[in-house]
Amino acid sequence: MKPQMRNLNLFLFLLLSLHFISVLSWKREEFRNCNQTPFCKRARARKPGSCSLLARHVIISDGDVTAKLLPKNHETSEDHHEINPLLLTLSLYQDGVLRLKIDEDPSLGPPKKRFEVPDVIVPEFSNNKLWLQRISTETIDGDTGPSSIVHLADGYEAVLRHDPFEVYVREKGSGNRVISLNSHGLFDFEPLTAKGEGEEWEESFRENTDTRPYGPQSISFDVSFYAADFVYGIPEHATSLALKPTRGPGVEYSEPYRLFNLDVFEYIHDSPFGIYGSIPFMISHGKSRGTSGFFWLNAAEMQIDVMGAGWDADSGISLPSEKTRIDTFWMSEAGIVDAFFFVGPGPKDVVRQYMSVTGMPAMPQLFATAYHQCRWNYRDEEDVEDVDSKFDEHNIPYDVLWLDIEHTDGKRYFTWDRMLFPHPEEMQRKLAAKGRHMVTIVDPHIKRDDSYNVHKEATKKGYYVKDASGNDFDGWCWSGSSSYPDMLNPEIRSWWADRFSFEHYVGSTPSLYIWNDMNEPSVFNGPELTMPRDALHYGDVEHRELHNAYGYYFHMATANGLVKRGEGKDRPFVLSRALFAGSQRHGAVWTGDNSAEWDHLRVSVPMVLTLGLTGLPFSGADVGGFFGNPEPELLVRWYQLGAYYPFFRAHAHHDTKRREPWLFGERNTELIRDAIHVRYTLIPYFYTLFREANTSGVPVVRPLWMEFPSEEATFSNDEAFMVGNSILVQGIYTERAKVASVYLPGRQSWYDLRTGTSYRGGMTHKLTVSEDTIPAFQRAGTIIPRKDRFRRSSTQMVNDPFTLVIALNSSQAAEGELYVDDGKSFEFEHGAYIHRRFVLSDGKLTSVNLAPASSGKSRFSSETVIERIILLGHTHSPKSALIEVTNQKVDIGLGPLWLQWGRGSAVVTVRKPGIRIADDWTIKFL
Ligand code: NBV
Repeated sequence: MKPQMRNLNLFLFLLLSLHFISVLSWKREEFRNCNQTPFCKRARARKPGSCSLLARHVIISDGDVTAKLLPKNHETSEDHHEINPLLLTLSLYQDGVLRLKIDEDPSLGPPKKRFEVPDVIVPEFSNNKLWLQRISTETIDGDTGPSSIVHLADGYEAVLRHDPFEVYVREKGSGNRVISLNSHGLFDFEPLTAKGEGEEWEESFRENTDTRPYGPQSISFDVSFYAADFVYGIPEHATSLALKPTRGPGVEYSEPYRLFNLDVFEYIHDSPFGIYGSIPFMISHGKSRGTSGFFWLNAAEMQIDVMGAGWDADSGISLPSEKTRIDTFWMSEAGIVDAFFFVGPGPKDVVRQYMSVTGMPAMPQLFATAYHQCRWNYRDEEDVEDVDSKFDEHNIPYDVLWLDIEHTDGKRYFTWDRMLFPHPEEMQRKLAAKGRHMVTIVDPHIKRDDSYNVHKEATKKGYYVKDASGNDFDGWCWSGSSSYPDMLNPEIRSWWADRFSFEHYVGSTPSLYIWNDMNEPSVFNGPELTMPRDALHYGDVEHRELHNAYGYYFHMATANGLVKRGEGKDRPFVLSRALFAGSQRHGAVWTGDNSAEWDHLRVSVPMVLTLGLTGLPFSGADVGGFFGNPEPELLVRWYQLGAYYPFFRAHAHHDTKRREPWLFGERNTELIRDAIHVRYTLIPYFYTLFREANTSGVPVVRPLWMEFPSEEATFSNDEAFMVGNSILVQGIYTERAKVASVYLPGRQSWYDLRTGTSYRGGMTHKLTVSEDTIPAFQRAGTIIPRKDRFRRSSTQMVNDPFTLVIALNSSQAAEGELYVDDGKSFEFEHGAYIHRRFVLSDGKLTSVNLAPASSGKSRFSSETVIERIILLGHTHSPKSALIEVTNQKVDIGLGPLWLQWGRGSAVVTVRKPGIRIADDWTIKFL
C-alpha cells in the first residue's frame, strides 16, 4: 500500500473511532424501535381475529400430522393474487414435546427457499420422534367444525383445530389448555413473492438502506400460556426475571422485547431493548398447574409482546381460564415457523424438554469454574507478571489472566504485539507453573491487510460474508477496514477451527484459551452497528435470516478449534458475547458491557438467572462493572455477589482506574479476598452442579421458584437466587445497607453459611447486614462438599481433602452429592469419574456410588479424603462416630465442638475421619 493511502486510511480510521467514542453511551436514536421497523409496526397493528386460515387435508404422513393452511375464500386474495396454501406439520417427540412447522410449499415455486436454522437442533432429538398411528377427531365446545386430536404424552393431547386454525396442548381428561397458538387469530405469514412493477421494497434507517430483494416475508402469531402467573425467559435483556407486560392499558414498557443481537454501548439496566444475544424460548409458571414452555427456532430479528390485562378488551374473543392466562405475541422478520411446545409440568421438566431439542450444556474444565482476572488491557508482559505475583503476595487465589484486544499486532487476531509481548509462550508457561491459565481475545472482524495471513487465505478461498452486490463485505471495526468469515458454512468453520492449532496460532500454548467478543457481529459503520441485513451468506442466505445465530456459529467454530488443537482430548473454554439457542454446547457467555452502578449489580441477577432458565448455565456479569469506576463499597459487594455467579470474572474498560483487589486499602482487600475464598471453598459444589447441568440441563444458579415451585412469594423474586438446591444467596444492592429483608422459602430451616445460625423457612427475615458478607444460607436437609485450604489456584487444590457440611432437617436427615473427574479431559464421557451421594438418616451417614461400574480403560480414581464433617442443626449431640469402611471399624472421637459466634445453632465437627471419597463407607453417629 502506498504511504499516502495508508495515511488516508489511518485518518479515516481515527475519524471513525472518534465518532465511535462520541457515541459511547446508550443512544436510543442509533437503534430502531418497533415503529421504525416495518414488520413490527405492521404486525402490532393487526386486530385479533384477522387470521382467516383453515386447516384442510389433515392426514398422517411419515408419522406426522400434516395439513394445508388455506384462507377461507382461498381462490383469490383481496388483491386477486392466487394464494398458495401453507404447509403445516405437527410432530410428536418423547417427554411431551410437540413441534409445529409451517412453511411455504416448495413445490409451488416460491422465489427462494426460506431459511431453516441448521445445527441448533441436536441430531439425537430426531431419535425421540414418536411415529403417529392415528388421529381422532372431535367437535369441541360450540365449534361448527372438527378438531384433530393426537396423544402427546402421559396426560396430554395436542389439538389441531381446523376452523379457525389453532394449535394447542391440553390436559387429557380435564381438557384444560396448557399452551395455544393462534387463539386470538393473529397468525400472519407473508409469502415471498416476485417484485411487482412499481413496488417499493427498500427500507432505510438513518443513513443505511436495505435493498430487501425478497420483499416482506415476516411471520407473526399469538401464543397463550394457561394457568400462568408469570412468564420468563427470551434473553437477552437487562430487565426483571418475571417479564413485564409490553402491551395493554397502563403498561410500563411500550416496546416489545426485542431479540436482535446488537453491540449496545452502556446499555441501560431496565429495558426490553435487545442486546448481545437472543434465545426465543419463553417459560410460564403458575401455582395451580406448574410450568410450560414455548421455543421458536428462528434466527431473524424477533420482537415479542407480553400482553397486559385488558389488551384485548374489545376483541370479542373469549378463551378459557381468562384470569390466569398470559397472552404473548411473537413477530419475526423472516424464516419459517419451527416451534416447540413443552408441557412440563415442573420447572426442571421444561428445561430438560427444551434441552432435548438444543442439547445439554458442555462440561467446563475445572479451572474455568474458578476466579478470572481481566482488564482491557493488561499492558505487557511485565504488567502480567506484576498482577500475577501480587495475587500471591496478597494471598488471593485466581486461575485465569485475560488479555484484551491490545495484546495483538494491530488487532490482527492470532498475533502478538511483539514489543509488548515478546515472549508469549514463556509468559503462559510461567502462569501454567502455578496452575494458572491465560485467555486471549479473538474477534470475528478480520483486518483487510494483504500481509495478514488469515485475511489472505480467507480472501483467496472466498470465505468472507458477501455484501448485497456479491463482493466481500467490508465493514469497520477495531481493526479498521475488516471482513467477516462466513460462519454458516461448515467448511469455513472447519478452516477457522484450524487457526487455533499451535502451528497457526504462533505463541499459543496448551494453557491458552479463547474469548470471542463483537460476534453479534459488531460493525461500527453498519446499520445499528451491525451487518446489513441484505449481506449474503453461504447458500444465498440473507444476513437478515440468520443474524441472531452468527455469533453462535462463531462460538461453535472457535470451541471446535480448541478441541482440534488438543486432538480431541481436552475440553475447550471459550467465552462468547453473542449467544443463541444452543450456545450452551460451546461454552460460557457473559452479559457484556455493564456499568459500575448499583442498578447494574442488581440486574445482573435476573440476567444470569434468565440465561440459566433458557439453557445457558455458564454465565456471569463483569464484576465491578465494565464502564466507570466503582466505589470500593460497590466493588466489594460485586465480588461478594459475583462469587456465586457460575462464571466469575472481574473486568474493566481501559479508561477506568486500575482496580485489582489490593488497590483499595487493607480492609477492602481483606473483604475481596474473603469473597474470592468463599468461591474457592465451594468449587467442589459448583463443579458438581456443572455436572448436573451437563446431564439434566438444570441450571447452576436458579430462581427460587425452580426449587419451590408452589410458593407464590418466590415467583417474582429476582434479588435472591439458589445456587443448586442447597444455597440461597441474597445480594445487597444499595449503598451503606444496614438491613436486608430476606425471604427464606420452604418449611425447613436455613443456616447462615458463615455462622451456622439457623432461621425459619416460609417467612421474611429482617437481617442486619455487615460489610463482611452478603446474606447466604444453606438449606436444611442438604450436604455441601467444600475444600477449605487456600491455594494459589483451583488446580493446586486438586488433591486437597474435602469438608462435608451437613445441615440437618427436622427429621434429622440430609442429602447431597459430589462429582469429581480429572477436570480437563473428555474421559468423563466414558465413565471416568467419581459421583457420590451422601445420605444421612437415622444417625448414619452413607456414601453411595452413583457412577456406573467402570467400563474398560476409562477410570478415574482419587486418593482424596474427607478431612472434616460439620453437622448443623442436630438435636442430640453425638458423642462419637464409628466409621465402617469395608468391614473395618475405626472409632474416632469428636473434634472440639465448634460453637461459633452466631446465635442459635451448635456446630459439631468430626475431625479427620480419613475416608476416601472414592470409597463406599458409612459413619454411625453414636
Ligand atoms: O475488546 C474491548 C472490549 C471488551 O473489553 C469488552 O468486554 C467487550 O464487551 N470490547 C467489548 C469492545 C469495546 C467496547 C467499548
